[in-house]
Amino acid sequence: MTPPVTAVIAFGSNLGESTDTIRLAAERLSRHPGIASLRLSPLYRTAPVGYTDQPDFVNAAALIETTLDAYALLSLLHTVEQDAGRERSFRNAPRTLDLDIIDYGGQTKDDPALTLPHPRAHLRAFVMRPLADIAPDYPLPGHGSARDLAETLGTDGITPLTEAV
Ligand code: PH2
Ligand code: MG
Ligand code: MG
Repeated sequence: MTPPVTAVIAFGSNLGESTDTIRLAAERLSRHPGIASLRLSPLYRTAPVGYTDQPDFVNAAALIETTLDAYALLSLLHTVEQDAGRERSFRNAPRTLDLDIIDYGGQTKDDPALTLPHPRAHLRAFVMRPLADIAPDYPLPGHGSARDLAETLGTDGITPLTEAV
């Protein structure tokens, strides 16, 4: 347990009932005793980035207050991924659910098991656009505000799907 820390989680899914999977994962996280609050962004349909020969994704972001330390949070996210049927075949393969820690209280960390902030988040509109919707002033360490990053990255390949629940 640590004093409450503000963190950002990214949600991604491109297999199965992606919208339901993301909403259910957010509900489950919000009910966890180590997560005091969770605000889920609107959901977006997004074109795959990197390995492009795969279905479109649904993406979202959440702002949380947590008393879990960063590794306990990571381990919780892995459990929720597993329970959603996640299989790890190859890097960037289609997945039922991907949960990434984008930022944890502004900490920077180079551990291969957990790099903070997420090393590619500032390059990804599918992370920064939903984050900017719920926390435009959120500072991504070393990269500026979610609003400025989202504006720079633009909206190519990302379409709003729903309003926040
Ligand atoms: N996740 C990746 C790689 N590419 N593209 C989109 N649109 N959304 C993702 O969540 C995503 C991706 C690796 O985690
Ligand atoms: Mg990811
Ligand atoms: Mg991941």
